[in-house]
Amino acid sequence: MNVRTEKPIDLATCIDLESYPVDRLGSAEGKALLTACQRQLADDGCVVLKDFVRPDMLAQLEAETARLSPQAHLNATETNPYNSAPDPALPQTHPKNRFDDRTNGFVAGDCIAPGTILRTLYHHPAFKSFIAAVVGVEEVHEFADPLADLVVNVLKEGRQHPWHFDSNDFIVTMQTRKPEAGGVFEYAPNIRGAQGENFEGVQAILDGDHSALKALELTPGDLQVFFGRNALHRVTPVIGPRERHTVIFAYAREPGFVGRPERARAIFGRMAPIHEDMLEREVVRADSLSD
Ligand SMILES: O=C(O)CCC(=O)C(=O)O
Ligand SMILES: [Fe+2]
Repeated sequence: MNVRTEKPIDLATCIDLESYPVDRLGSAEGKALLTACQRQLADDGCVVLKDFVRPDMLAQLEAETARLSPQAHLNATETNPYNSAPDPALPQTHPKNRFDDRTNGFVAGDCIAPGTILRTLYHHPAFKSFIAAVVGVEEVHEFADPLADLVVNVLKEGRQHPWHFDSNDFIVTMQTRKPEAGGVFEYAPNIRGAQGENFEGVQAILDGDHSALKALELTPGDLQVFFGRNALHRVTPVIGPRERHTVIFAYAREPGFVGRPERARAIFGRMAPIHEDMLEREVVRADSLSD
């Protein structure tokens, strides 16, 4: 069931524009905000804007993902930090051979209706310009993938999102429901990058050395921008029956991004028509090659 609201929400109703003047980036306050965000991102690959959503909107925000969470596709699977196959040529202790349970669920974007706070923010030109400025690009583009554009990550009791690197350069997330305990976002800033994979550093973390880690104390309505490609990160198991919900606003540097059909199937348990078209085109291409 889609979530619908009476009337569309404007930015000023939703965001604390006094603290976060995302609609006035050229003003002195706007520039100061951008500088602070960019500095924090450069320092450790992560910036959190506490209480980004106005307090009087929090109940509605939480209700949006609470209503959506039953539609989450639960994909219990085992993954290594690189979301890749194991490498039998490497020792069992090597990070590429270290698999752990990924037991979260994802609600796909086509379940999230227009008019919700979530969709309003995702499509809002000022919000997108703000994100682009924070991550240091001219423009960010919405995904052309109706499943992966806007996603709710649902973690039930005992479920976790194990150590991994993201395939996207950056993600924008917002917590909408906090569990009673656990469900902590932990990350190792810049553990890999231009200097290489740093398998030793990654292995030390997997072996329990937490000295390089930072943990985020997130609360509903906080906005997080995160460079997850170079930072090993995880969400620890949720403790207690209250689910943990976060929303992922997915943008790309280039327009027209659509995820692979097999990835849609693995993550959401289904494909959208655009993925079916992609598969069909591949079959046609393969057929013409074999002629
Ligand atoms: O739910 C979160 O806080 C982040 C999840 C995450 O790391 C991911 O979806 O790649
Ligand atoms: Fe991630």
